[in-house]
Amino acid sequence: MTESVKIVVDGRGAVGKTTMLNYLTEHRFIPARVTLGLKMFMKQYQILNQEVTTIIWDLGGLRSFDSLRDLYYQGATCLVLVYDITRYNSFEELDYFIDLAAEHNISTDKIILMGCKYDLASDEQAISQITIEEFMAYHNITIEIKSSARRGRNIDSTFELATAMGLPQNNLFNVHEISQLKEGLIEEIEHIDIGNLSPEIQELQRRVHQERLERKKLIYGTKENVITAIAHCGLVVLLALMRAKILMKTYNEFGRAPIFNFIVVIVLKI
Ligand SMILES: Nc1nc2c(ncn2[C@@H]2O[C@H](COP(=O)(O)OP(=O)(O)OP(=O)(O)O)[C@@H](O)[C@H]2O)c(=O)[nH]1
Ligand SMILES: [Mg+2]
Repeated sequence: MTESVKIVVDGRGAVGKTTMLNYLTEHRFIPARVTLGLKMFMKQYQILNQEVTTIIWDLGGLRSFDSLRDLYYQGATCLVLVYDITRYNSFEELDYFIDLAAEHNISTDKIILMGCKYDLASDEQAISQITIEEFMAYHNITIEIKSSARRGRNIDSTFELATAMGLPQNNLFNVHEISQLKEGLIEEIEHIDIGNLSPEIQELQRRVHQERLERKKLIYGTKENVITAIAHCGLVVLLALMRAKILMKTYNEFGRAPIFNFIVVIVLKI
């Protein structure tokens, strides 16, 4: 039997909620515009041989939608609470959503705190790790993740974890398995620590370089491309002949000097 869970994603405007969900479903960075209302995303997970359909709800963060949030939280099993790591005010406003979650029986152990746009961390991080940890301790939140839709980091695994957390705690799925998932996630987070960003870029450069080499091999290294080389030579000869014709014409009119120039040009080309 397929289980189904409802996850709500919430946080103030422009923190990156929809872009993150675009990445989750399309696997590429598609910057979103302001969400004017409600969007829904669906994802299928296989957790411990069990098919789970996850419905992810995404409501625009504008205050004008606050009157809809009561309905929005109904029946949700997990909240992904999003702030923008480059904007302190997006972090300050999280209390409001935590209160709403409590009103709808989403306990704090079903909340994942998510700092979006982590690719901008090295230049623009506006909230210190200590502040985040104090906030978590105060609210009794235990899971904190930083993600980047631009780099495609920590998005798939977060929603897999959220799905697992949303499942009823039966013998198919227990706390032990959830903690295993969390451990997997922590490795992924460490992978994108600021200190690790530059090796990542180096790796990217290495791959680009490799790809260029492959392409060069393709152009000059294969039999088929000998034809390209011959065509190239043909073109050079044709151009030389055209030039010769012009020079001969000039010779007839002005004397020997242009012919000498022509020979120099041909020698240089060879
Ligand atoms: N650098 C960077 N920019 C991002 C990332 N995610 C989103 N953005 C940018 O942030 C802008 C706002 O993102 P949205 O996904 O629309 O934010 P939202 O939280 O859905 O906003 P509302 O719909 O108004 O609630 C996007 O247009 C992107 O340009 C990211 O991971 N890295
Ligand atoms: Mg949106």
